[in-house]
Amino acid sequence: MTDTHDFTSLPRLNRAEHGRAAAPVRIIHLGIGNFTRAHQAWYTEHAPDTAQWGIAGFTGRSRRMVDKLAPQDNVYTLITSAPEGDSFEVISSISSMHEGGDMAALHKYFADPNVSIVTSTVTEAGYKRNAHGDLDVNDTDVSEDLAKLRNDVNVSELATVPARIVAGLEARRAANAGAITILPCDNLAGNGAAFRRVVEQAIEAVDPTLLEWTRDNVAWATSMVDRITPATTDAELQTVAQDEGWYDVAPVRTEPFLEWVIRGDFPKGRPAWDKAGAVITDDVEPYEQRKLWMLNGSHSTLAYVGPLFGHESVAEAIADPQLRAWVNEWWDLAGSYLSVSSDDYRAKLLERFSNPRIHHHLFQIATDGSQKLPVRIVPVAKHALADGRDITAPARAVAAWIVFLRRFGNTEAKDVNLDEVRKLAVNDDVTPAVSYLDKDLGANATFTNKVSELVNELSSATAA
Ligand code: CS2
Repeated sequence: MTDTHDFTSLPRLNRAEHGRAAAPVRIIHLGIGNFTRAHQAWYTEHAPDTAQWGIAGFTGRSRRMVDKLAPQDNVYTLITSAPEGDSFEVISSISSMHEGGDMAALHKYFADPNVSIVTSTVTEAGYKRNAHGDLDVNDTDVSEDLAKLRNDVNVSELATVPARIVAGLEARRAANAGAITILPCDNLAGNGAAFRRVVEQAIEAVDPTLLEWTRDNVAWATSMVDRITPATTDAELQTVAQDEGWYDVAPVRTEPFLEWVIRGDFPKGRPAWDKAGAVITDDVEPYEQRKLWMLNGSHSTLAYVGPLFGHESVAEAIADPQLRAWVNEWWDLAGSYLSVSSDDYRAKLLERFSNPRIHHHLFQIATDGSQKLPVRIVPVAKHALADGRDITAPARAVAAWIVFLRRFGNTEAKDVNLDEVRKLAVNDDVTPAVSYLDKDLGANATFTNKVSELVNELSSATAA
């Protein structure tokens, strides 16, 4: 056992001693964070041909992860936490790390014919979609990026993901580097089609001739991803120091469960992810929907309700009988609209949420509710309204989001559109906030009345 107070003096984790040699980069990943480091990087690590498939990770905006991983040659410790204990392994599949806006690196990899796949975890907000699912050209970052690209496709600074991909594809075409697969790994049903739509609209706005090239050279894949992976705290650094005897500034803790269901063509190959347990199928939608509604929908419900009742983590919130009953009510309704069975899935979710070694902060999940609720909760609400069924469960999630914003809007709440939604949420009339999530729901009095009733109920039940 190492003294927990001086773990920084231990030898630094490094590739030469603790990991594998870096594989040649053949995958570009946009938006690298803890999730990808526990998920795609794990599948790549465990594919039998891992020595041929390195990942170039691009962060969202900040350099933080680049700087943390550089002194340890981009390897890190993955802590897999089962209720009965932790296990540790070093993941070596990230070969290089770059700041999200490093266009020189992005051009270089896109122009490399050996690079075959682009994956993304850029969050719902990163797609820059408007309410109709089109590229939001009214977003200042989007319009500025498009103007820059129209002026010079080799521009060195771009803020948005669709624009960065346009620049990358221009570089690939110029280098005659051939086909490439774009495989989104974000929590959106039909993420392939959604991503394709915004990227193609950006291409059209910049250079329609590129659109023809992409039709022949870009394969759009789609996927459902799943592994609960909280943010890293000092506790993980300490656990790794104690168990492994090295200093790792960027370990990741995750649960034993993981799932990846992929549909798509890979004209230039892919790692044998299937040999590591990924499912390659033509039928990904039912799994995407089940995961998004059952797991992410209940996560979001807990994320807004939980803090109102003083809970910090998912495990604490799901142990509260009242909150668990509300989650079950949501699962009953959402599950009834799935084309695949959800009984075993629910039982497994309860186990996963209750894992006492995974401290998944509700505030982390609560981030970006303005983007998450429309894909996780709204579709189920619409189905239920159309069928004249009880809409309490989805209305509760929306009501909790409103009360949450009222209570934490000036403190812990985070959202890409925080200023706007905070203002809407404090309005006595809930309609503008509901309309922000979905115009039709905002115009439906049955729904807004229910939300209003539940806002009052939750506010008085949890009054400070
Ligand atoms: C969570 C997800 O933060 C969130 O919004 O609901 O990150 C969730 O943990 C993953 O999708 C699990 O696969």
